[in-house]
Amino acid sequence: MADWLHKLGLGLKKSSAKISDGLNDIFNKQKTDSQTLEQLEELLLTADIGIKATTEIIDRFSSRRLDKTADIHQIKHALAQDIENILKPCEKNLNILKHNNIPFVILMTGVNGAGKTTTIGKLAAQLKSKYQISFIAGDTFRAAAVEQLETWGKRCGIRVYKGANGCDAAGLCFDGLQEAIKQKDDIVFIDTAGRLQNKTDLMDELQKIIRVIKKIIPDAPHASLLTIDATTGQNALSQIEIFKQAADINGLIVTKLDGSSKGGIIVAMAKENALPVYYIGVGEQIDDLDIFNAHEYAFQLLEINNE
Ligand SMILES: Nc1nc2c(ncn2[C@@H]2O[C@H](COP(=O)(O)OP(=O)(O)OP(=O)(O)O)[C@@H](O)[C@H]2O)c(=O)[nH]1
Ligand SMILES: [Mg+2]
Repeated sequence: MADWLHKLGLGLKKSSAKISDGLNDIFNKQKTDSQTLEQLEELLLTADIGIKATTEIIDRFSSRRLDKTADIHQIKHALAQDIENILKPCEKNLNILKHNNIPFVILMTGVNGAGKTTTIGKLAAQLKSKYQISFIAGDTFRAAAVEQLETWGKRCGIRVYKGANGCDAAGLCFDGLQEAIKQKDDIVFIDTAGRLQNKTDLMDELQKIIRVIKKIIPDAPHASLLTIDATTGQNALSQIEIFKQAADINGLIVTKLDGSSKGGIIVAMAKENALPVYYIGVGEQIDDLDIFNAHEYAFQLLEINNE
């Protein structure tokens, strides 16, 4: 846990340094209250916190009426608290349930390169001691995609169901799920090809995959997870909207927080749609993924440690 907090702090460094330096600049100089609020608003917006969450934070901040002697630590603390409150509804556990020997089906979707395949590998590595897992290589566009999933499979000792190159992804999912039921798997991860949210044909294919999954397991996918690359910033909001319509996503995973100064995007996402953020990724290695905790995230984002 302490290790993860350290990793999270390091991962969020680009985002937190930007916010922290900005706050130091704003509050270490004597200004009128309205100038301060204006600059704070601008800082939050450039940190990708989004207009709705920024407005809420500014309203709360001004209603707190921190007295003129408040030091930067108290100010950061108050802001972290407000950010934590906004993030809190997104902090949920992914409850993995198995009914009547039917596997728990996790469908991974997202735009190209968001981190879907890597996240499946990292997550499976964490869950494999408790569950029997299989992967379905539903990214049938690229041979390299299947190989990538197989590498993770080998690394974690997990069976991979794959088809011929270029085969129909929905048909492959149909067969792969039947196999998973036969093998009595507890969890099946379905990897899918990256698709930009404005490509209607690819979004249609995703709907077809879901229809086919439901033919075998009517209440599946039990988790329909959108993987979001934090470096995309505000575009994440439109990705969520469109994948919600097409794939009925019910949870998010945010990756590449380490490569981005846009860590505030989770605050914007929380305010806009409050979908659960189950996991966050802060690096390429197998253990660079952990559950999302609103308090930890908010406080690390403001470079407040150990509280
Ligand atoms: N720095 C960093 N890199 C990550 C993280 N998650 C994934 N990556 C890297 O991002 C790149 C793309 O990851 P993939 O898992 O292949 O992404 P994908 O969504 O499956 O990509 P497509 O299948 O091509 O759509 C890889 O080089 C990963 O190692 C993360 O949290 N931090
Ligand atoms: Mg992939």
